[in-house]
Amino acid sequence: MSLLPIFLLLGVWMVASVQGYVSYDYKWSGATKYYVSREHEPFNLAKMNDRCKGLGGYLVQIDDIHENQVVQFLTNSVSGGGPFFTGITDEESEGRYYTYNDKKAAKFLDWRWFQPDNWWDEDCVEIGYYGLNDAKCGTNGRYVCEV
Ligand SMILES: [Ca+2]
Ligand SMILES: [Ca+2]
Repeated sequence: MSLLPIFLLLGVWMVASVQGYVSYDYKWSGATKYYVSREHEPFNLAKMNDRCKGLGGYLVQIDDIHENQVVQFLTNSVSGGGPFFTGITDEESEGRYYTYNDKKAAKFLDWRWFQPDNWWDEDCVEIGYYGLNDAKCGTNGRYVCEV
């Protein structure tokens, strides 16, 4: 069951303008803010995580099904298309997914059908409408920060 219509009814979304990003204040629990970068550029975990740090956060970590839906909704809402990279990776040990910023095991992995496939060595993870996909780091795309 999708909770998105409920989010919308409650008006928990607020879109604001930040240079280079589309930002969302998420008021459901605590004070979490998400930033979706506007430009498509080669994705690099260290570089993009540093940029997220500049915003006071880190590359997005998907903690549970709820946050998964939130981030899917955000990335599907912005114009311009993806892919949208997360802070999830298995670059240190193939098949062992962790969050780049804190190096902890990824908590929630809602993979797209037939993913992850590590096709030609894919170690970065992007989120889309049908779930997560491992993609090649360095692929042209956008990224999501959480604060
Ligand atoms: Ca991999
Ligand atoms: Ca893949």
